[in-house]
Amino acid sequence: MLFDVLLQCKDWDCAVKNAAYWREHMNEGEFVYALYTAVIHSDLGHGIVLPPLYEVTPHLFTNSEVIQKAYTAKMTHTAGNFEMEFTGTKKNKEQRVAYFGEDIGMNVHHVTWHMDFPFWWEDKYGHHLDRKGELFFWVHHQLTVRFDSERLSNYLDMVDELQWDKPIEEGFAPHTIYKYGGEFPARPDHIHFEDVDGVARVRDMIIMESRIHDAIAHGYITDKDGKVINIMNDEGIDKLGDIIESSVYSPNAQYYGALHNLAHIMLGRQGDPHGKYNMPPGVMEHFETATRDPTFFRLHKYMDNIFKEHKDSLPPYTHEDLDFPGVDIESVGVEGELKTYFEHYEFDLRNAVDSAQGIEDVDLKAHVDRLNHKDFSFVADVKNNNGGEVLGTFRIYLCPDYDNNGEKFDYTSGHWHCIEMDKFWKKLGPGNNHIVRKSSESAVTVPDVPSFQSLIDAADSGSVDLHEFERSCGIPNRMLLPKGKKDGMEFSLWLAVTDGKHDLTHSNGDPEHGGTHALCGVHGETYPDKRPMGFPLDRSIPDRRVFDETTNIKFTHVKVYYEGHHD
Ligand SMILES: [Cu+2]
Repeated sequence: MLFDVLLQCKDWDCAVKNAAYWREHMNEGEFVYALYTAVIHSDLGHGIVLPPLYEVTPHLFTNSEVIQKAYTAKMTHTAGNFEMEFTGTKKNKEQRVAYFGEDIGMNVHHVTWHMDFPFWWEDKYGHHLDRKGELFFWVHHQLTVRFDSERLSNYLDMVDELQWDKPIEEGFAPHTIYKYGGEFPARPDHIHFEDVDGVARVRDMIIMESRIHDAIAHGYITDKDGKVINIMNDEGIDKLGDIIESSVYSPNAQYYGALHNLAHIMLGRQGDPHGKYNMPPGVMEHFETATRDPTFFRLHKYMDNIFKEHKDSLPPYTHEDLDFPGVDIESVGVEGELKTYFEHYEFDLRNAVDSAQGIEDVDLKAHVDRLNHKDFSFVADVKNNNGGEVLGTFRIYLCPDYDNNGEKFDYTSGHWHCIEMDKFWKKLGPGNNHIVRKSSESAVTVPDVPSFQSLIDAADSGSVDLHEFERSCGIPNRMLLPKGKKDGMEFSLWLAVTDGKHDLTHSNGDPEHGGTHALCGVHGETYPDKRPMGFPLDRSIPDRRVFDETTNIKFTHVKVYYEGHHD
């Protein structure tokens, strides 16, 4: 309702006054969700930089221990800076990768993506969300492959998929508390899925899943009027995303249901499936908190495997599909070393506690370790034999070389573990072109949003340029690289340069525009790249010679070194 109200405001005055009024009269969480989503989508919101969500609703980003200390500090009027530890103990091996699922920036990325592409979005709000279903696949696929590389960095096997008729391996004790409504419910290890009253039966989930497998096996989806929609093409993945999430864009929600959305609720309620204990919703039911639970990645591996089943059913790319005639990559590599470390980071907790007029605020902060990396650049030498200038689409991927047992991935199994590092367009003059692309420029990442306080200070000072922080959808740039290992973890760095004249959607305008278009598109516009997301590594590769003999695709071996903690 509030989103609708704000979106229909024609001028700033209407929007601000409504926001001010409803701020006092609505549930806080609903208010924040509606306001953030409206700012992203309303024309009035252009250029607004919103404060980082972890400083607006800290309850959903930090643990209950920290929150309790903040309450005490507020009551005793003593400033405090509290250490935020990752959930659990070393007895739980999942804790080794908790820094990823509990990273406050990664959580903001996940929330923001779902605000950029709400499942309830209708085109009557002003525009069509281009390739929303495919982006749903791609953004979650990238979350799972990134998580898998973090696991390999920490000597853990990659994630296994969730299955409805098998026990849920990992339990989870969230140590997270609602501002109103008590503790998030916990779930013990190895429980079997239970039907959830008022949500779905396990059987329903299995039926939904098998209808989707059927669609993939048939190569078509049946829409609500019984019409057949072919999915054996580049656009099939988009349709499949629409039915799996599902969103208002689903051509037949009645039949294919809402596998992903329901699965989140099913998992969130397994601690109290029949509502006997009046527990609030689980972490899996909020975009802010979902990735904390290790089953988030099991669930998304399961969804991902369905998408891969479809992609693997499409014919592999031929040399002609991949070729960019006249363009050869002579070399690809990095300048600077690929080094990661943990850094100390502080954020503001003042919004975690209530304030009252006449009572002075007290400084409340939390500090946490965050993954970061040293600056580096991707470099390449690309030869253009075409005689004239051409436009190249540069696609960069980082793919782990070995699984946790030291077994080397071949092309067939390895291509699905590749992390998208960057995608950009560059003009290539005749002859040799030396390309340098900084890690900070990556089209999959966003910089750190300035703190709430510094945004207030900047706004008060009156002269600021916050342009680069307009979007918070995207992997935090400091997490561009997986953690890697002390002695170096081996990856293949892939570069594919394809014909930008063919790939780029926007023929006018600046083809080299930055931003986080790879995972989040360009706001209100068509997705800039005409190729399927993940191209050219998104289809099966039964014969590696097709890649090896294509001179506009090349890879090299690199190592990612983990340096430990920096202060
Ligand atoms: Cu999600």
